[in-house]
Amino acid sequence: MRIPTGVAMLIGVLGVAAALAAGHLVAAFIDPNASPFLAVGNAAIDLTPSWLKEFAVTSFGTADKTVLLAGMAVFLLVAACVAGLLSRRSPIPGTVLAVMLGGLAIVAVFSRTDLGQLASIAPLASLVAGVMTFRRLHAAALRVREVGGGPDSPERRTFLIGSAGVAVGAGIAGIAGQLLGSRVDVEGSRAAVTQRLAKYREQSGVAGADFAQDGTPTYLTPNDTFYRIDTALSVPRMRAEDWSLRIHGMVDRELTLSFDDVMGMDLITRTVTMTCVSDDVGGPYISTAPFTGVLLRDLLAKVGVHSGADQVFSTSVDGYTAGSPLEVIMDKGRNAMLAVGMNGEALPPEHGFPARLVVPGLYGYVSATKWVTDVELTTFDAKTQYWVPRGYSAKAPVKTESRIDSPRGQSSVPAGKVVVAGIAWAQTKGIAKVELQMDGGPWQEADLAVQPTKEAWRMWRRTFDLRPGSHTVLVRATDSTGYTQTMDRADPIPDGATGLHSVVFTTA
Ligand SMILES: Nc1nc2c(c(=O)[nH]1)N[C@H]1C(S)=C(S)[C@@H](COP(=O)(O)O)O[C@H]1N2
Ligand SMILES: [Mo]
Repeated sequence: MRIPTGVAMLIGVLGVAAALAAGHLVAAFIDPNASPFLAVGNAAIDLTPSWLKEFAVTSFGTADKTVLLAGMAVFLLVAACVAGLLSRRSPIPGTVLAVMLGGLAIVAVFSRTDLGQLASIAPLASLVAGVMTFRRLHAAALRVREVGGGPDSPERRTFLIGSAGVAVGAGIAGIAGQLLGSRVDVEGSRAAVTQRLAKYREQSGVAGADFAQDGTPTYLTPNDTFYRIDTALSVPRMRAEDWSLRIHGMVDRELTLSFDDVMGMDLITRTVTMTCVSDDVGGPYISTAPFTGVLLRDLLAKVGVHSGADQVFSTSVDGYTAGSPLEVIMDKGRNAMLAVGMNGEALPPEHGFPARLVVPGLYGYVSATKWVTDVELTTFDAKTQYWVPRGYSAKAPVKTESRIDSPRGQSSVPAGKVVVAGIAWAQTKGIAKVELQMDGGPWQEADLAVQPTKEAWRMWRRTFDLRPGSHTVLVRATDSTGYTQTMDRADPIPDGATGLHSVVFTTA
């Protein structure tokens, strides 16, 4: 007796659907990240070699997560069909495959440092639901064949009702899990924090700081267009009321702060340009916002840091870690902070609500932990942050760089007066000079916009008189230490890209 191929594949797919839905529902009660699909996706991300991650970021940008999830969905669909087809006689091959997939999810959940032991109940529920659904539908389908059941036979009806029941049940369980998992009222909590930050809202002291009319970004990046980099697949949902920060390790007095404790301290607002180490020459992963928060050096003064410590090691609620040099955090010349506000509002959930770190002059991966809940004073010898085993440097100051924003590469603009404009950055040092080279000619200085703070980028522009044809323009920046950015091309790995940005465009 063999089950028809279409029915066999349907049974496989329904088994997988039941498994995913059951795990998703159970996870909603424990931790949304314990949901097997998410857990396996997150584990895959953590296991991704950095060259592949760079490739994904370069090819798909922030859509890399969607690509991963879609890839996993296709894989599961194929696996489900294969499991069904292998099991046209006996349910054993499909059962074995289901147990293997369930086991994978259990291992994935166990590998997450942010999930407790209890979390493995979710993939376990998936395994049980998947295997049971598969075997029951399989038995029902075999039965139809055994009795040679016609279109109206009770056996066939049993199978059809069972299949439909699984499809509907999985749908309901999945949706219920989704609703339950997002029941934490983050938006309400955020709105309250935004209100409390009202008195710290900075007046726009940024006149003359951009050349947006000539094609540069605006000096301040709005929250919804601020670049975004997360390792995790889902944005942690945490209310300010439920947040706390533990500062411990090589300190005299361990300290745990509530959100109210932070709001009761002296808050400052500083405009900072954040840069991602994955930003290739000319890339988009750089943005600027006024951040409101408390100085980290004020917090560290409260705990009494031991003299041997050299690393400030931060951990987020989703298990991400970053470590910054203690001397950078303590540097009076810059404002490393625990931030609670961004652009005059509470942090958006995607950017770390309720609290994150912001350290001017360091790439985000070594400093800017979002949803931060733990800060440990330690040494670089003792603890290694997330990206270091993946090929990145433990220390990564931002490199002096520049980018041409206008004209766009491959674009065509009217001949005659052409404004070339863009950004340059050397956080904490400041930009002193930007030069352009048009069509291999001499280097010529650009006009610089106002630079309200050395912790942020600086905009520039220069007008050229161009005849119709093809043109190539190159940019290079010099920071206030006198360092001019190098022409040598370097990849983002291990500590940030170098090289000059060039743009080819035509005038007509
Ligand atoms: N919890 C957590 N914090 C994180 C990251 C992350 O993946 N998870 N990415 C880091 C990196 S690589 C960068 S560049 C910045 C980006 O911050 P943004 O998404 O607010 O722009 O956050 C840093 N903080
Ligand atoms: Mo980054």
